[in-house]
Amino acid sequence: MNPIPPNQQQALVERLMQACGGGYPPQTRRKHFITGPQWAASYQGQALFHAPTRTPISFDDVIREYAKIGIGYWCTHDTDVVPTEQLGKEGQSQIVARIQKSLSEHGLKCSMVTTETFFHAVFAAGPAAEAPEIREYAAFRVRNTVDIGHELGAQFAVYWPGSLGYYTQGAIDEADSLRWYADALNAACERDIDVAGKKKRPTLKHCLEAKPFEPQAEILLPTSDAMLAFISSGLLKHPEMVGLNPEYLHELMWGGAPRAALARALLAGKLWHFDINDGYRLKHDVDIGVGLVNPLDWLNVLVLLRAHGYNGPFNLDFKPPRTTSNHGVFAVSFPSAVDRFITLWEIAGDVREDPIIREATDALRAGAGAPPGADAKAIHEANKELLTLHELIGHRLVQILLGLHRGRTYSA
Ligand code: GLT
Ligand code: MN
Ligand code: MN
Repeated sequence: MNPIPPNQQQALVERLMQACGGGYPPQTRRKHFITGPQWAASYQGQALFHAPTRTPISFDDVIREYAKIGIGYWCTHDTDVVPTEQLGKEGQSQIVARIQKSLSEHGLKCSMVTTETFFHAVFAAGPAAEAPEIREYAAFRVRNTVDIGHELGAQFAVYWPGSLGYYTQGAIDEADSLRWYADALNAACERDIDVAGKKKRPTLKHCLEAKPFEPQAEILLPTSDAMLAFISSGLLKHPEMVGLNPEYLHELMWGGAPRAALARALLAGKLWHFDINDGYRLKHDVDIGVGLVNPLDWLNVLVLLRAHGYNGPFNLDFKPPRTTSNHGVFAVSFPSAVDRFITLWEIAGDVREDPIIREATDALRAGAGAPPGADAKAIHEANKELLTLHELIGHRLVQILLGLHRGRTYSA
């Protein structure tokens, strides 16, 4: 193949993307509660060992491009859009007004706001550090984010505690730190009750997000389960206002099964928001686009969520790879992530309707009808042929994922 000069590369990417097919029109994409973060689209590819590969883009660019793609909702950290020194000041009001204008011009809604309590040097020892003034500042930040959320019409606030943890063991008292972290959430909920009352709006849903490693060496709330325990620890003044924002990859990172973590959150009535992405077990937070690594697991996650009527946001919390250009972020990264999600969502619907899976599942649930009081051996004997259906269901799920249930075979 001949070299492709720079001025022909975007056209090539677009032609091949077109040739991939399998895309949905924006109006179909908008039917889903898919949310696009400001930070994901504006991520420049920088990380611990990496210089940026992309140039900065503004919230106007992100909102406009999300609108074109058909991503109906936008979300942000406070400092993704407001410089730290302007927080809570006049400059913030002006920026928030410009965001409102941009959202309404492009027909998007703000679904969620979140507070950055991990990047700025003030949070070097975390948002619940020993010094009272750091904690007071953290409380100001989360209260201020609640204000921004109500201004922008958000329904959700997310908290990734980030640096709640330590590098040097023994330097902090974990129990005190957790109490202090609860104080910040209490401050946010109390401000929310106040502002919501004044604005005659519902209070926000406050959603905790766990990540097992990064950016501290040890993390105090590393999993969604730890957060469930924290919510019901008695430290929160309004536990009913606080739920979870699990991230698919963050559960996988510690070696857990995301589907089981989601099931535990569902049973607790706390699955309110969901960060969707992909990656690898027991590795760092690679934030790859949904379905690129574990499509079968993702299919099963969505079958579970459909079965239990999850109707919260699906937040595209992935990072376009460093190898993707500014143009590629909106030409390939976001539309392809949305379309893989929708396809997997639809396939999950097929799974739930599939007569073979349905009959097999019903049969397993009916059991063999062994008489009451039968001993262990007799119960197993009675059921053992039925139990083969587990593997058959697994086979059928792969068939449905690959389209083989529609009669597609390969000539050998
Ligand atoms: C950061 C983190 C994400 C969180 C964001 C919300 S910040 O990018 O890695 O998983 O969802 O604070
Ligand atoms: Mn996340
Ligand atoms: Mn992540």
